[in-house]
Amino acid sequence: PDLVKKLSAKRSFNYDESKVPDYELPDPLTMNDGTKVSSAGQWMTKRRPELLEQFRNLVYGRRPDTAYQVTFETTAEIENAFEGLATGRGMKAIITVDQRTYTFPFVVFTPNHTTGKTPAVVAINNRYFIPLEKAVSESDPYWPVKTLLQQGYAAATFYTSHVDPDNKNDYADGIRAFFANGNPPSDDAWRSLSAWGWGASRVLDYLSTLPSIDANRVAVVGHSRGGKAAIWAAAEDERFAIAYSNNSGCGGAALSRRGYGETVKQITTVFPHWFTPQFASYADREHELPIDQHEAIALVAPRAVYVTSSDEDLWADPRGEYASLVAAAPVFELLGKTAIDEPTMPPLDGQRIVGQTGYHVRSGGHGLGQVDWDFFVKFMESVWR
Ligand code: GTR
Repeated sequence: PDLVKKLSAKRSFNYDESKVPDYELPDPLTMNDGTKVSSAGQWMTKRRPELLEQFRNLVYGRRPDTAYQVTFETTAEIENAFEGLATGRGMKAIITVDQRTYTFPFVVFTPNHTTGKTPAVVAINNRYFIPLEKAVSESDPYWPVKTLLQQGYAAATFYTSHVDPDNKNDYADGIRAFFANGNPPSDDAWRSLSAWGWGASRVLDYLSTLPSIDANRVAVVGHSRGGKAAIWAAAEDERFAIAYSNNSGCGGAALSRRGYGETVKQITTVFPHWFTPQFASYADREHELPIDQHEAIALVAPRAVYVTSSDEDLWADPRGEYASLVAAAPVFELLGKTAIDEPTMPPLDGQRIVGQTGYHVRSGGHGLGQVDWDFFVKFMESVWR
């Protein structure tokens, strides 16, 4: 309660549950023309593409359809990282359109001693770039590569700003401007969150070339703005088997209609490069959005989704993150899967896994730590068991 008071005083945003407006969520299983979706086939061939288009038009933007080539170059290698546990590689993705190239670095660790193919985790890092040497010499709670390797997972990461600068003024330096040949983005063109997800897909392209990796078991992971990008990455790229969205809040897992904590108005004002101008136009009229974020989660179905909240991270609206995951359940169920459909949140620091979806709310603030990773590894084990 003190925290709520403090936050509410600091910013003129709603942190009072009793002030959350009554809202009705759009039904993911009703087509735009009002027809009910009644079969898995109908979802996959009609409703899912329709929703995907709506999210492109209204929220994250449309990726370019320009043909490109992607190649990879190894820039550094450590064969016996972590006392021989893994091979680490500094990599460069080279994107070519006509004669022009765009490059971004990423880092990959593959376990040295495993039998069979290894599942992998691609982390969208929105904090900083972790070069190969640093990944080996310094442990990072946001990307606990050694622990992941010990548990039998390959791990890869890249820095968001290397794909598309996380700064509204630096469009010209990113992959979006590269594809647009320097022209400004059209209203429906992809924005940064989509570009970061696209970057994760290029890392997956590379992982798919490695015989030691099981390309059918690759998770995309992100925290906060990276967690928003992770959901969309998996919506756009069906090769991702799991999306892990940590403390992703507004424009990520959280329902826009609740208007709790960060709002459409706030986020599109401070981070105009993340979303299309159409999304910004729904500021203060979220109830008119034809979609809401539960449907972004549903776009990942029947693949798996894991969502987290932190009890002090009210800016990200923990209840809205959980409610959104639950509201996606009917789609998983239509597709013959199970998913969390219990409306009451699990106890603090407890985990809930039902089939293809999982959730925990951790005590503490906005962040990603070993506790979250431990829960997430349990989820991966449960999904891939
Ligand atoms: C905040 C932003 C959130 C979240 C966060 C983060 O400033 O309002 O939507 O993305 O940054 O990425 O840590």
